[in-house]
Amino acid sequence: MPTVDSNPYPWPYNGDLRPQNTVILVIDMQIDFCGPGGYVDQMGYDLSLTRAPIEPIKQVLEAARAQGYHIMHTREGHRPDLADLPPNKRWRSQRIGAGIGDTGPCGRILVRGEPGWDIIPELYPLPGEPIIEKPGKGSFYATDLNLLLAQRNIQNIVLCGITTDVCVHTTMRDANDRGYECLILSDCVGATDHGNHLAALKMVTMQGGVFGAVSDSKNFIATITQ
Ligand code: C5J
Repeated sequence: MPTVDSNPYPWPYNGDLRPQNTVILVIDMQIDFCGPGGYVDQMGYDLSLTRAPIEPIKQVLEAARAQGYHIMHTREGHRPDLADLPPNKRWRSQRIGAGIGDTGPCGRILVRGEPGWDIIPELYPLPGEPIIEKPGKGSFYATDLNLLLAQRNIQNIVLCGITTDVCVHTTMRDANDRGYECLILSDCVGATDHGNHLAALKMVTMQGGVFGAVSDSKNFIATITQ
């Protein structure tokens, strides 16, 4: 299997790219992060930035599913009684008018089971694709993601989703520390600030690929479909 044309090195480092050892991890493509009336919209950020990755992710998923790659999804949210919501996280969100747990146009913000918390219809997981429920920014913290990856002998993680500089980056950094070989697809991620998106991508490429490598949907699809 050939490697993916990536920066700063052809990915994965060991040339071992197979559907069996590789997962496409789609992070937090929820209405609260990219839908009208959701958390990000309530904070006043430009939704076009967090919606930009929808179409490229769709194409990656279509190609990856056809080739038999593992697909997993994450969803950030809290218990309805907010027992897993740190008070400082709630306080910070309230002071900018989008209080986590408060009721907005899409129901209670970032609360499990509410309309805004769910994954957008365009990227809804297919039956059998695991959804990781996470209370924090990282996908490993207080979840069973590591267990699911280990059970499937997965070594490579392809990161898609939102936001580039927060949940995607936190997950990539943690995955890298755990020894996973990570690739972030630049057009399959988006942030609430375009400068932060670009900076987050650049950070990955420092020190010879300090957290892994950066490519895009075109390069990735071209590699896995040849
Ligand atoms: C944030 C996320 N930004 N999915 N969550 O709060 O990046």
